[in-house]
Amino acid sequence: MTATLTQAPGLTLVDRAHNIRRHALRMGQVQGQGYVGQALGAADLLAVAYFHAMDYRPEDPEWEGRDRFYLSIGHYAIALYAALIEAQVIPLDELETYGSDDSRLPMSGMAAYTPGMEITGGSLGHGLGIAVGACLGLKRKGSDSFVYNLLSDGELNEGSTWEAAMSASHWKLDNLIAIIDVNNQQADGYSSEVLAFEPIVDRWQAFGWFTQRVDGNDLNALVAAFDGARQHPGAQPRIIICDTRMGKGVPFLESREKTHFIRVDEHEWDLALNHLEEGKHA
Ligand SMILES: Cc1ncc(C[n+]2csc(CCOP(=O)(O)OP(=O)(O)O)c2C)c(N)n1
Ligand SMILES: [Mg+2]
Repeated sequence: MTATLTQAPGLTLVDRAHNIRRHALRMGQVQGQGYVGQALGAADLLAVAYFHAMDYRPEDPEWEGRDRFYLSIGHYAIALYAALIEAQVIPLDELETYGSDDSRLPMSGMAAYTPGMEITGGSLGHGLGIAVGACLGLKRKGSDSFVYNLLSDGELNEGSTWEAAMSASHWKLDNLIAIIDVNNQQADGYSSEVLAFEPIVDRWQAFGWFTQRVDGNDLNALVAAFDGARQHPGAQPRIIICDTRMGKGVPFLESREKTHFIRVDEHEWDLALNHLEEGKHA
């Protein structure tokens, strides 16, 4: 159970995911651009991580007993900021500073700047290795905290990801929960065409991981998968492969061919926020 659930008991996971999307769009609007499609796609898995699965203290982000959330993909920072704002780790009005000089919310995630940003993740393919080291350290200390690592399908192109995957099962890291955002997009095109990643479930199973694959925009499926990952009795690392839709919740962004980095016209930000509201009440 998380501290935040008790702080705002009236809010459902649907509300949380919606608010995360709203915060991300607002930050995009502040800069006129950003990795907003990723934030909209990953909002549901972030809602379940921060408002169902993880244990943490918003007022004390470095509390030793916390579950850790490691973001490998520095360009997804906007998504994590939105979740941290919703979790009250970062004050809501700070989103107005997103991407500006001296802001604690730079466009790429950096641990030194932002409360709740545990690692610096711009160079792809390093998060899982860092998580393996942290899991080993936590085990040595006798901690029962989990380390969650959100990685992208583009990070499956990195050899270091697979080296980390091998060592995690070698060390029987049952305190490691990886989450892959499979949106089938990356900077150079469709992930499946840049470097085919299927059969993704078989591959992770072959590397010794307890593997689940879910619709990453289905909150109920995500809750079951996060519960399954934490409760799995095997002495092995766990992974949740989440198929998501970039731009989820804003139809004109969902239907864009290229959504890796989004620039939209001034008036379209309000349009996007309106579409989001309409979708919630539909
Ligand atoms: C080691 C490394 N190589 C290349 C890049 C440049 N780069 C930044 S984002 C990105 C795409 C990665 O794929 P993914 O995270 O799946 O993209 P998205 O789903 O956000 O479109 C690339 C290649 C990088 N940041 N680090
Ligand atoms: Mg991707």
